[in-house]
Amino acid sequence: MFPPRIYPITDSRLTGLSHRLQVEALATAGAKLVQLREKHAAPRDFFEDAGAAIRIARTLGTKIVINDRVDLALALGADGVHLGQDDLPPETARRILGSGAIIGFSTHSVDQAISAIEKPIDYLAIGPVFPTRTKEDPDDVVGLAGIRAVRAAIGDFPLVAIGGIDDGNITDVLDAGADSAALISALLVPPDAIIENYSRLMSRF
Ligand code: TZP
Ligand code: MG
Repeated sequence: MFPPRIYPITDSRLTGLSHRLQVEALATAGAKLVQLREKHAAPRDFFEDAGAAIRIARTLGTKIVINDRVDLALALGADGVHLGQDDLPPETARRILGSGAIIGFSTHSVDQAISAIEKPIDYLAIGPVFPTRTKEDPDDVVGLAGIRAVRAAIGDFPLVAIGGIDDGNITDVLDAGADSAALISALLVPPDAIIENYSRLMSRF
């Protein structure tokens, strides 16, 4: 199903692992869609690491979406891009990447979500649902009530929830109306437990 119930996002600073190694673990465990999120590395370094991640992902049947960077997604032949409110507009990304690309778009309120479903995107994300330490300078938390309100406003548009989601609250997140939960720390920490974490969560849904 799209988007998958569990949507892993990589973080090299948190894990100390290359994006390639994180993708290898997640894809081996069965992840069908992984987003590469890199906020610190030099573009050249990320480009090389992401290229290696995409090559291994292809062999394992996993799709790769690049956070923020339409240029890198195009250059790498990635499966798509995930955009924030301040990144290139989805319309522009669609023109650049074409009709087959996956385009995701972050929103932080009902108003943003309502406007998002008019755009050429494949899913929208709402968050942070709960407090998170993974994102610098996060927007205000929207809570489970925020997921419910967005779901009511967007009909059956594909909805990903993000921010502070873990084993203990993921059922509530999905019950509130999210199709998918995007997770960083709950999947990647500790880094030697990525396969175990993904498998445990996946077995529940
Ligand atoms: N956008 C909203 S919250 C967040 C992003 C990228 C970080 C989610 O990380 P975690 O560790 O799953 O809370
Ligand atoms: Mg962004």
